[in-house]
Formats: sequence, structure tokens, C-alpha cells
Amino acid sequence: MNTKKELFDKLDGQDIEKFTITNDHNVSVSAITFGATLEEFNVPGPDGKPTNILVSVPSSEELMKNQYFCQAIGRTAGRITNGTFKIKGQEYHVDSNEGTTTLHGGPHGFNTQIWDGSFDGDTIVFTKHIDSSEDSFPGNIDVKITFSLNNDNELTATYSAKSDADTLFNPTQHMYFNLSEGDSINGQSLQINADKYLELNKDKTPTGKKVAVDDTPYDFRDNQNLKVGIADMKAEVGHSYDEVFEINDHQDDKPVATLSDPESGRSISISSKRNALVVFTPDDLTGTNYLRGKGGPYMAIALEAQNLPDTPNHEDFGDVTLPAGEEKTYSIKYKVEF
Ligand code: FUC
Repeated sequence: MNTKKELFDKLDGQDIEKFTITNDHNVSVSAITFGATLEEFNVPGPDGKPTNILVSVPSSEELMKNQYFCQAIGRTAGRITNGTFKIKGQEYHVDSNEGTTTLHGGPHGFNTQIWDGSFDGDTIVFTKHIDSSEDSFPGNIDVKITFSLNNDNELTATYSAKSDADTLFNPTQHMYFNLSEGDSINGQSLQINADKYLELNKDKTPTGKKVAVDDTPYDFRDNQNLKVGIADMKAEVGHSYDEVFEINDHQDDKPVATLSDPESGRSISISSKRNALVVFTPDDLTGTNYLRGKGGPYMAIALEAQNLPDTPNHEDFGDVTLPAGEEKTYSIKYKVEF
């Protein structure tokens, strides 16, 4: 194992640092202090040469303007209807950033923050104190995000927070993957351990209804080719994937989803105790060159392990409350094979 710290660039006069961990199999992970963003996840291919399997934006300035590319998301992943929710009967309104909706923690979410970075042994550690006045959520919070890589080729992201008032905490990493050497995900396939997905309103907030995936393009239980899935979605639903899957109860050591690319032989399995996975296959990235200098429709797939969004506005969505004075930690593990 090997670690390296370097200057990535500058944002508003502040240094943005880049931290890299490389394991004994030539797999490496790099994260930058702006947005606690994963810049690189280099994984060897058939010829042994590592390729970055992430969409990666070359400057902090450009990253700010883009679609959360591989950035940390918090306090709450996904959409909160009207930026409104109740905790213990008390109603809160938080800032919106998509019409009346609060998306991915709002306008001052984790992805907009410059984090304090360091190494703890081989682990990248990002910390930040976020004041309630800054992001409009109740409670001043201390957040710690870590990224570690081991010699089993597992990248683990952890998110811990402690607040001085009851608040919400539902973080994720907005990963965008393309496992191939090419510029689209068409040949790749996805398996998801989900019997149900969420019905969404036109503005993509949940209606509260859970729908069975049986006999629909939402059925990824037996591995589905993404090109076929996207074509079926367009024909049957009218758009490509931007969906929330409810993850079935599962054993801790069983992945919730696996993305694989038969051509390069690479695969990535995602393990987490969270009850949701967001799948987003953007068709509007033409004109960007964030996939190894290329860009275009379906150049990557976003996979976001999280708790169901818009909790606590739906009774059976679970609980993402962070009670005052308690520390909560979530983790997401990405295991690559090649
Ligand atoms: C996903 C989607 C959204 C959005 C964003 C970048 O989580 O659900 O629609 O565009 O990421």
C-alpha cells in the first residue's frame, strides 16, 4: 500500500488537495477536498493497465457546475418534497435548489464544501463542521467522511455525523461508473437486489407508492443489459433510468448491486446496509468530456446507495433521523474484480 498527497487546484484562493491510495494490485483511489469528491478509481483491465472507471472532472471550478460527479452527498441524498419535513412533530423548512424541492442536501450540501483532508494510516479522512445557518438544516453537525482501499480491491466510504439538535442524515457518494475502455455503458449489465421501485411524481419526488418490478424494465434481479434496459424504458416509460430501487432484506455480506462489463472483464459490487439504490443513466451529457476525455449519452451510470429519499415524509420509508448528541455512521463498500 502506498499513499500520496498533492495539490489538485485552487478554488476561491484555497488549495484543493488530492489524496491517493494505491494497493499492491495496481488499483488506486484518489479523492479531493472539494466536495469530498472521488476523482479516480483506477482498475486494471485485460492488459493489466489501470483505467479510471469514474467520470472525472478535471477542475474544482468545472466540478461545481456539474451533476454531482462522484461527489459526497449530504445531509440528505435525493429529493425532499417542498424542502419540508417533521422530526418529533416539529416542522422544518430547508433551502430548495430544484424548484420547491431540496435535492442532494440543497444549495449548500456536502458537495459544495471544501473539506479538511488528511491521511490516517492508509485511509483518506475528510472532516467538516457545518453550521445550521450554512445549509439550513436543523443542528450544527460535525461530519467525517473516510475512503479506504485494501488489498482485496475494496474501496470503503464511511460517513459519520454528530449533531447538537435532532436532524436528518442520509449521505451517499454520487458515483458515476463506466467499466469499459469505451465511451458508453451499452455493453455493461447490472444486477440489483430489489423487488420494488418507487413511483415518482413528474418532479421526481416520491408519491409514496412502491411498485413491483416484475415484468418491467425495472427488473434487474437476474442481471440486465443496460442498452436493452434503457431502450425498454424509453419505449415503455418514456425516459431512461432516474429511479429509486428499494433494496430487499439481505445478508450483510451479499452485495446489493453488481455492475459488470464482459468485454473488459471488470465488475464492481456494491455492499451496504442502506435500503435504497438510485440508478441514473443520463442521456444529456453530450458536450462534456469527463469520461477519460470523452463524453456523450450513456457515458456512465450513476449508482447511489442510500436510504429511501424524502424520509420522513413517508411512513414506511425507514428512519434517517440523527438524534441530538448521537453519532451515526453509514458505510458503502465497492469491490472491484478484474
Ligand atoms: C440523481 C438523480 C437526479 C439528478 C442527480 C444528478 O440522484 O435522481 O435526477 O439529476 O442525480
